[in-house]
Amino acid sequence: MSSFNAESTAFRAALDVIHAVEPGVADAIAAELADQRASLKLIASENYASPAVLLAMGNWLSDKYAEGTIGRRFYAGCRNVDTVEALAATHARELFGAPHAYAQPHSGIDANLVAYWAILADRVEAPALKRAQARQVNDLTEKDWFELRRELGNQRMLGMSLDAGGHLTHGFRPNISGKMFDQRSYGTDPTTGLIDYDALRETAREFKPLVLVAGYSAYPRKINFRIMREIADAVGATFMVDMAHFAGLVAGKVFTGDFNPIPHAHIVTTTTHKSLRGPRGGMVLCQPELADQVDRGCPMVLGGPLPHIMAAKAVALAEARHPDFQDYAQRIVDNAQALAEGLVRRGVTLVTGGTDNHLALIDVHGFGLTGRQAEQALLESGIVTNRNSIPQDPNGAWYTSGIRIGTPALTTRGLGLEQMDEIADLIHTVLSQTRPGTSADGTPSKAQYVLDPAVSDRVSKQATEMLAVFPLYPTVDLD
Ligand code: DSN
Repeated sequence: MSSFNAESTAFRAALDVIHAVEPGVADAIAAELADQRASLKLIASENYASPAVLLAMGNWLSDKYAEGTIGRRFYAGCRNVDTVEALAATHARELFGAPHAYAQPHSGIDANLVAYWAILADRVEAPALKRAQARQVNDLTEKDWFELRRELGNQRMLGMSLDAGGHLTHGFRPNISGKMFDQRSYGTDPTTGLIDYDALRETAREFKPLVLVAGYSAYPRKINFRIMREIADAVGATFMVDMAHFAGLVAGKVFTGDFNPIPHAHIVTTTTHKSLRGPRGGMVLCQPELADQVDRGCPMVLGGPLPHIMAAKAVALAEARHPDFQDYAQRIVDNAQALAEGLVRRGVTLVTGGTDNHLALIDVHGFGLTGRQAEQALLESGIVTNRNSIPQDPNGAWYTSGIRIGTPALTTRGLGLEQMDEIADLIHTVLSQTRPGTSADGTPSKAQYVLDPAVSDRVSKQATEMLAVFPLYPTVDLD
């Protein structure tokens, strides 16, 4: 069927222009849309950005260098970059009720790096400069400089452990934060799977971190940020929240009061592409006292800003300010809870027994599977998820014992409570019919699995039929 609405016309024209130069790229872009349309996307950190967000990224703003910040650039000719960065920052401030917003980080990792440097600069570098009576790092003597570097490299961070759902950038060694900071983790209660705030308070008292980090990529519950701020204050720590996963739930006013990090944290970081449904990128929100340091993110730790991405952030944040977004955010959580309840009703074990955010974590032990086997069996059946560690995971971070599922993307697509129950049934069918396989030498494998193709075909077909009722990008027709 041919359609001549503006969105179809725009994407078709863009693909024609790209095709004339490198058909392989145009074909891959079109194939990606087809793949996304065909799959049941349950990856908790993914979403579908609107056509306006996608189109805002492909244009001449990409050609501009703009190191520095709004009105204070190291390059001439940045007035249009200033406009889009100011729009992104204003929308972010007003949407989240934050005193300051910095829209330049290219990703969540970058946003966290900006925040860590801002905290170190505020808490360690500035007092050291004062002690040395130097106004700037360049004025330090060799001895002062040596001592400052030693002090900067010896700071403590307390963050959530990886197997409890924390993130690599919260002080773990595969990320630079694990090399910058002496890190200790807090976990979850082994019985309930919930954060034990009393145990955390004790750890904080003993460890005395400079930075307390809250936030997660696989914890299926709300966090009480008021309590965490009290814990941080009691030990003189700066309280940072990484809300990358749940920024959409904060923007959509589902997480309010004690569960909204903005009024409680000194500094908040996020990505813009998960539940917030914008372009791939990051952002930092902070209290006024950290604003100057945060604004030094580029060139301190970031490469040149990506003006076309900041333009798309501004578009996405404008969308999130619309009252419809609150309804969307609530439906994300309603869907996650319906999916979790459907799984539990069918006998599936979930970490913490359920969810109160956008994600749930399935413990696949009961099925005799590793996370990797379960992930691949589900994928073969048309259900896209990702394997994830669970608390005290015996299978380590590669094979894992968990499957993380999330509802932001399918909620954007329009699926609701009825479909969530059907999806719970499909997931249960696949997991209960999959058996662990063996390696080529006949030994038990943590990766191979056995699933009757008739089962995966049936589930896949049912998923396709369900998705056909909820077309993805219904206004975009590339044929
Ligand atoms: N990669 C993101 C996620 O899937 O949660 C976090 O960095």
